[in-house]
Amino acid sequence: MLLSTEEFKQAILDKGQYYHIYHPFHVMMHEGRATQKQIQAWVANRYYYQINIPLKDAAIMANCPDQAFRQEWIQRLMDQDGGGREAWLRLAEAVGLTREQVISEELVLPSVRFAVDAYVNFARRAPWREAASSSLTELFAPQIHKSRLESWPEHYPWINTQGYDYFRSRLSQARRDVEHGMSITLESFKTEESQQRMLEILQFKLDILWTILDALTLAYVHNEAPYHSVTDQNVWHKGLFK
Ligand code: AHQ
Repeated sequence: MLLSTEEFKQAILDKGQYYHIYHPFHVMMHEGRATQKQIQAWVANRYYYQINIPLKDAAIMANCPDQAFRQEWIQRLMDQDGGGREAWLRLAEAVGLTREQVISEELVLPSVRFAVDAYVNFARRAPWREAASSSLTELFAPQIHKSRLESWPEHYPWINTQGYDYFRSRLSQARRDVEHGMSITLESFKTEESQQRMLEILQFKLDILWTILDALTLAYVHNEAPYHSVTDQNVWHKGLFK
């Protein structure tokens, strides 16, 4: 049924229960059980997500005729494409990766690439208001950045604390971004159908974040990276299916 503005806002906030802060890979990192290799893999794969956020935001702007919205939304591009990317590369060096390794994307898993590309391609073809509202998973992001800033220095003393600039910067930027994102969302969806569609889109975005950690889990917790069955046992040379 049609939700009031307050009920719609609450329905959006209730989606927080599916946020990737509850994913076992994130809990493992938060509780100090991650190895350096697992942390490095997370940083190198999340780099692909970070460098695609500006493309996603530019796609939304390219679809949007509302000059006032664009003036506000462009701030995200400025944050991410400039300082954000650099801060993420500082995080990469802080966890023991090289800039070149991360920029090369050699460590990016296929499933991570598919999930991130799905987000950018969605933003390119969706109505700009729907694409803008998909950023609202960031309602829950300050909490996740705070959790890293609180737990990582204690659990991972080998990480240079300069690497945490990115998380610090997002604490305020994310709050500002979701203010704008939430106001656009609450004013844009006034029918039962469009409200339900927006909640489905938010779930799609939560699925993207969850899937990224699923891929990292398979490869770096279960050690079943793509093609491990081929590279490990050389089945090709044994003529298994010949
Ligand atoms: O660092 C993150 C970021 O810049 C963004 C942009 C926003 C969007 O437009 O979809 N989402 C997002 C997120 C960032 N960090 C993630 C994390 O776990 O560190 C969370 C992610 C999000 O909640 O969507």
